[in-house]
Amino acid sequence: MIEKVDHIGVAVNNIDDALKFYTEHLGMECKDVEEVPEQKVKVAFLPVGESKIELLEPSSDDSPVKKFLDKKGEGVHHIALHVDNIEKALADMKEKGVKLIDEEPRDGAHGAKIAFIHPKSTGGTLVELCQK
Ligand code: CMX
Repeated sequence: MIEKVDHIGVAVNNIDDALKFYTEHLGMECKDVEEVPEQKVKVAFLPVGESKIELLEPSSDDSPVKKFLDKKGEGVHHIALHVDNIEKALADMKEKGVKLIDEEPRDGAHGAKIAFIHPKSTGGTLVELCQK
């Protein structure tokens, strides 16, 4: 069911400032910057092998990522796992009593279908399932 870590989401105040560390000091490349209006975030992707680091900047004051930054500061926001069938993965987890934030997939970056699992059921980490 889980195929790989698709990406690790890192909340930042400003993508351009945060990119300096990854590009100048780690030599990574930013492949793409995209607005995800539905979730009020701007995202930048830095590929690492089969996975990516996803920098998340709030695109408005009422963005959930702004809420996270105000509460916890910059840092790891979520882990995204790639699944081959997101609808089935969600239905299986629902049946097992896992608390889901999204019972149905919604649109993520890069045209992916994504869904979040409630941190109460994961031991505190926000976990995203995604399917491309
Ligand atoms: N880490 C740990 N806990 C988190 C969390 C995080 N990053 N974000 C939210 N939570 C907790 C909240 O504290 C809350 O806990 P309680 O129920 O105990 O109060 C719970 O999860 C639900 O959070 P909420 O904000 O009340 O619920 P919403 O349904 O309004 O939003 C969520 C949930 C995760 C979708 C939203 O907070 C969020 O982070 N949205 C942005 C998603 C994002 O990163 N999108 C990127 C899209 C690009 C892509 O990856 O494709």
